Amino acid sequence: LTLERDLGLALDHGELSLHLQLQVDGARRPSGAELLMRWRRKDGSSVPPDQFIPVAESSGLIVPLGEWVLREACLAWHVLARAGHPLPLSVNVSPMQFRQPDFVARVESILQETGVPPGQLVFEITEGLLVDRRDRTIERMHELAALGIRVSVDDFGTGYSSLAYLTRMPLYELKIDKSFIRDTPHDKDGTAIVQSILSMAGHLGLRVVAEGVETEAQAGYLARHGNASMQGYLFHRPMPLDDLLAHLRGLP
Ligand code: G
Ligand code: G
Ligand code: G
Ligand code: MN
Ligand code: NA
Repeated sequence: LTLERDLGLALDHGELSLHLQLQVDGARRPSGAELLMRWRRKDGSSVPPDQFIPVAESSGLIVPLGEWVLREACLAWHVLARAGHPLPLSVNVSPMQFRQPDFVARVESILQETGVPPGQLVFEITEGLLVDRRDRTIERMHELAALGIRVSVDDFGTGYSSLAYLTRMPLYELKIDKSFIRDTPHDKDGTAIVQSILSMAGHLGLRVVAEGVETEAQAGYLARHGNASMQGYLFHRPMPLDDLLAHLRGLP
């Protein structure tokens, strides 16, 4: 409850910020970036998102926070574009936020306000949305697609959704969950799952991002078995926008 109260004040008190993490293609050129929320209290201590995102979701605070994230993403897009890096940006969208009756209208107004090309935004949703109230989810995806926004399935492979939906929804991308990448290529079962996702996504024309790429062995495996983009500590840790700009300047 203290956490909930503090989180409610954190945005106004300037304690929340966003870190960015690049996605790179097989040639290791940046192909996008994900925005990840960070909470640093006034006393200097950090609250990990694994702790405060669930509180934000159960309290409903995720709705205004999510809107803040989207607006910040649009501002960051312009900063990156001006620096010569018009990269598609991915934002995490919680189920509660996605299901707000006025969600699409709010998104549309933020796009108009900020002038970001809608095709430069990717909304990461979780498989839960594909399980419950699926008709509504599909309808909403079509509304987003009509705006030009892309939808990605985050943590793909960890939920309980059926594969049938993949052909029934206007999806753009699958993000292979980092638990499978962690087991690749040394563990036979984890690797089989990664390979299957790469193959299936290829046949369905879906873009793939492998999450949590930490080793050259993982990156090498991915490069040899499809054309996934990669995101992970092997390339860099999530960092503030200014640091990312410096990082981009340092790339060949
Ligand atoms: O950033 P990682 O560092 O620890 O994030 C942990 C979890 O918090 C991930 O599941 C991630 O999707 C989630 N998360 C991070 N930032 C956001 C955000 O802006 N919105 C939502 N809904 N979830 C986020
Ligand atoms: O389309 P799908 O196979 O997901 O539908 C499964 C069941 O869930 C059906 O009974 C359908 O009517 C119901 N359902 C689908 N979307 C919604 C929704 O948005 N709200 C509710 N309450 N039920 C839904
Ligand atoms: O939204 P999502 O659940 O996909 O959040 C991605 C999470 O993965 C964030 O918590 C981010 O900080 C974390 N992450 C990014 N790269 C790596 C990595 O290489 N290894 C691990 N273990 N976590 C990572
Ligand atoms: Mn994500
Ligand atoms: Na994920």
